[in-house]
Formats: sequence, C-alpha cells, structure tokens
Amino acid sequence: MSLIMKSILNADAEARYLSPGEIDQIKSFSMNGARRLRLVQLLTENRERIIKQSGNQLFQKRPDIVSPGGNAYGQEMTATCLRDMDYYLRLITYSIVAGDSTPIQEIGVVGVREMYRSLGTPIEAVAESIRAMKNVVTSMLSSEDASEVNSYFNFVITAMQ
Ligand SMILES: CCC1=C(C)/C(=C/C2=NC(=C\c3[nH]c(/C=C4\NC(=O)[C@H](C)[C@H]4CC)c(C)c3CCC(=O)O)/C(CCC(=O)O)=C2C)NC1=O
Repeated sequence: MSLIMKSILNADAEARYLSPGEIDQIKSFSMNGARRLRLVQLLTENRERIIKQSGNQLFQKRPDIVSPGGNAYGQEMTATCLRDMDYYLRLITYSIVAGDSTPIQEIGVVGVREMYRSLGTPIEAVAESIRAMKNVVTSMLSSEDASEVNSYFNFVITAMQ
C-alpha cells in the first residue's frame, strides 16, 4: 500500500487529521515521485536487455541449472526461468512506484520458498538471478538512483536466503 493510503487509513481509524509528521512524510514521498517514475520508466524500457544480460550472468555462474537434470534445462524451462526473473523485475517496478516493498512482499515473497521447493527449483539460484539483475541495473544508474532501487532487489534476495 502506498504511504499516502496508509497514512489516511491510520488517521481515519482514529478519526483525526493527518499529523504534522505524516504530512512531512507524504511531502518527501511526493517530492521524490518524479525520480521514482523516471526509474520505473527506465527499467520498463530496458526490461528485455536487463533480463537477457542477467540471465546470461546467472547461467554462467550456475551452468548446472541449464544442464541435463537442471531445473531450467531445455528451451522451454529456460524461458520459464527468464519469465520468473521478468516477474520479479516487474514487481520491483511496482514497489518503486509505491515507494514501498509491500507489492513485492505480497505478490512475490509470501510462500515463495514452498512454491520453489515444490517445483524442484533451487531457490538460492533464483536469489542469484535477482542478484544478477541488481548488478545489471546498478551499472545503468547513478549511485543515488541505484540505492533507491537496490533496496527492493535486496528485499527479495534476503527473503530467498
Ligand atoms: C508474480 C509472482 C509469480 C511467481 C514468482 C511465479 C513463479 C513460478 N515459477 C514457476 C515455474 C518455474 N520457474 C522456474 C525458474 C527457475 N528454474 C531455475 O533453475 C532457475 C534458478 C529459475 C530462474 C531464475 C522454472 C524452470 C519453472 C518451471 C518448472 C517446471 O515446470 O518444472 C511456476 C509454476 C507454474 C508455471 O510454470 O508458470 C510459478 C508459479 N508465478 C507467479 O505468478
């Protein structure tokens, strides 16, 4: 949920106006909005390149997953693996817009261990794929922009450890 909705719901639950602290938080959130949207636009426009490059990094680091017996072995499974990476990049763009990790948490993290266990997918390799995307994205951004975006990549990586 966005900071604005959260503040409104909290205030309304107590039938009060927004507090000065809440207004300050919403102010900095709004002032930062153009930057967040610019980042989302950049990631969205470059998603194919980001997935391709980070997929290559992953498969170089973990050749076992695309070798016979590996979970992403074969064209179809490799494509599904890249699709999962694209899912996570998409969820990260939602969280950048919202300025909040809740979208990733609710759509991509809750139950993820059980899901990958049941698919026979090594979750540490999925975490490695997120790390590869983080590296590729970081190389495209200023350090200030990278730190905003990296917190969400880190959130996913930590949840998979
Ligand atoms: C948006 C939230 C969301 C997520 C996260 C998601 C993941 C997801 N990944 C799946 C499969 C899969 N996921 C992978 C991914 C990988 N295998 C590896 O070895 C690599 C480490 C990794 C790529 C980085 C593979 C290979 C499959 C197919 C497994 C199979 O069919 O046996 C499946 C099973 C159904 C399907 O094939 O679509 C789901 C539900 N679905 C969702 O809706």
